Amino acid sequence: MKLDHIGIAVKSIEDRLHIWKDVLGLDLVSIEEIKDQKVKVAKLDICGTHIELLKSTSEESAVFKFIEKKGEGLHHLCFLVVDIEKALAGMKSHNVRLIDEVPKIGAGGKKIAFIHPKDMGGVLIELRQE
Ligand code: CMX
Repeated sequence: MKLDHIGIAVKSIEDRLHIWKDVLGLDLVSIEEIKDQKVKVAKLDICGTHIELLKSTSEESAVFKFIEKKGEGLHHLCFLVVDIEKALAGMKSHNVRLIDEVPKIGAGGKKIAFIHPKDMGGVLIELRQE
């Protein structure tokens, strides 16, 4: 398992890019909309791992609700796994609540699934199949 990206909830990608691109000097890789997750994502490279700035595109988005409640900041960690079904079954055997019992298709056509933050010490985890 390895770290794929760190998701940061932001109110405005344009405003926050200044911190990550200009202040920290990271390279912007892409900006894309993920309709299924109701977010616009700016991806910045940090030695092969990514920082993803997440901006909601709808008030129904998980990111919109998160910012309303907690404000901007760390939203989730995403780990790359070889076999996502096997990883989910392994986590379930530890009585960890899966938000997605069955993987969904995320950015780049890859299988993804989220694990509930309440069973992960307050950290939302995303698994993504390599
Ligand atoms: N990190 C840590 N805790 C979080 C959280 C997050 N990102 N999002 C919600 N929570 C906490 C809330 O603070 C709340 O805690 P309390 O009960 O102590 O107040 C609890 O989880 C329940 O949260 P809620 O506000 O009632 O929100 P919901 O239950 O409606 O949804 C969650 C929470 C995690 C199930 C939902 O956000 C979800 O399904 N997330 C997965 C999808 C997602 O986040 N997509 C956006 C990113 C997409 C991408 O990167 O591609």
